[in-house]
Amino acid sequence: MPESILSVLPSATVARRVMGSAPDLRRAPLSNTSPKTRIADIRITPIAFYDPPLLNNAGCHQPFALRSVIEVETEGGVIGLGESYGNRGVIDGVEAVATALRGLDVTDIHGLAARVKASVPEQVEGYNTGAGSRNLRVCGAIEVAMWDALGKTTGHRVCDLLGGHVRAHVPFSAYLFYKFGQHPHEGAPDAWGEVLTPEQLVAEAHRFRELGGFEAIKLKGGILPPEDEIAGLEALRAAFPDAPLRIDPNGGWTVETTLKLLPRLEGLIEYLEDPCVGIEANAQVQAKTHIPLATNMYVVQPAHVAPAIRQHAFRVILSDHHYWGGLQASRTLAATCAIWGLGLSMHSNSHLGISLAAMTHLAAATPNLTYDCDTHYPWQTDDVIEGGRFTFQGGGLTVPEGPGLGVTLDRAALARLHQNYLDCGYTARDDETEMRKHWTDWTFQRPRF
Ligand code: GKR
Ligand code: MG
Repeated sequence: MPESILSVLPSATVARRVMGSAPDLRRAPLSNTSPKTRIADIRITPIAFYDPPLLNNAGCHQPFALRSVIEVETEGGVIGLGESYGNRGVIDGVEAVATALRGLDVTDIHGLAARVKASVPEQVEGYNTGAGSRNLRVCGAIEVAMWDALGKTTGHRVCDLLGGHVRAHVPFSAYLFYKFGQHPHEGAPDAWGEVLTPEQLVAEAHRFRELGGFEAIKLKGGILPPEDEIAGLEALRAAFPDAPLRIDPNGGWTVETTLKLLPRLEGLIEYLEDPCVGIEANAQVQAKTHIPLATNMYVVQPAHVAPAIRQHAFRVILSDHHYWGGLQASRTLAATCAIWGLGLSMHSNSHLGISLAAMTHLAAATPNLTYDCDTHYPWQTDDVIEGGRFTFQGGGLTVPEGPGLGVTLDRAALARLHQNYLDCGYTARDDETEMRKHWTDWTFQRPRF
């Protein structure tokens, strides 16, 4: 990126002055509303679904992953759907603002942000996604359901409301994890089996290829010694000579370790995701390599963009509407990346079909989202949508047909997964405790190597 462009980036002082003159949206009157699209009610239902014992720098996935399903019902009787995190912070936040949103039009995204700001105490949230904003997560959860309600009312798909699709088929990457064969309480290995060696990794990748023809391959790293993980990447390269490869140690490597590994990674991977902790450490690595560094941990809200650009820390940002504040906010991030010449990819966490539909619509309508998107969806076996689970073909997913997100809620499945939530007793993800059930003396360390 030319230095002359970077030098015009406003300093923090200037940025504060500009923000100080922004309108106080909390006092703004309601926008023009229509009885058809006015919000009558908002509900959030926490759910839990089976998750395999996947490994990452923070530990091991628990047997159940938590999510929530958000319903925005209009006075016109239409129900818009959203899916988000299932931890208390987001659930409490959505519940705290629900009443204040009654009467708001589903088109009023600014009104949503203002009411969330006024009703929900801000707190830092994020699991493997750095210091995120709870308010942005609450906005993201509700905003998607507002778009869905608007689409279902007007007969438009969400991607059309977002400016029209630029691709009808959205490519996703095969998201490989090292994993244990089974959870401690299970009698037999799951269908994927244990994956801890390069051979097992290649078998996992073949399975992904068979499942949906995925082209790009992402390896979740930061667990085994880095040399072993790179041996895994090299085995993948030998088995899939043309596949774009990526590795994501989630801040598990020091700068020193990463610099030593660079010669083996050059020419092997399309990008290196969050090797080190923080903007500064990653910038030290980016300064020493042509491999683009990518992040979903250290640029996770608007305030992080300027410092990251100033320090040339990353060349690719992974967007995620769940924590950036929704689809509209993700489009702003996409525009920022386009303006500053940064690449754009998409991050995921364990999720079900409502999130997948939203991710697909957003990706379909985002011209500069040119990297294959992440998704955990193939690791899941359940869903809350009618008609069964989505199937990937040709390395991706065709944008769902039908108005809004193109999905409807299977209420029996929602009730079943809500019961799972009540039964499992989790209120937040805890990979570290889970990991110690497998490797008893394991402790969380970031960086680890
Ligand atoms: O599911 O274990 C996981 C991932 O490590 C997840 O928590 C990350 O947020 O997939 C994510 C990533 O790209 O960092
Ligand atoms: Mg990542």
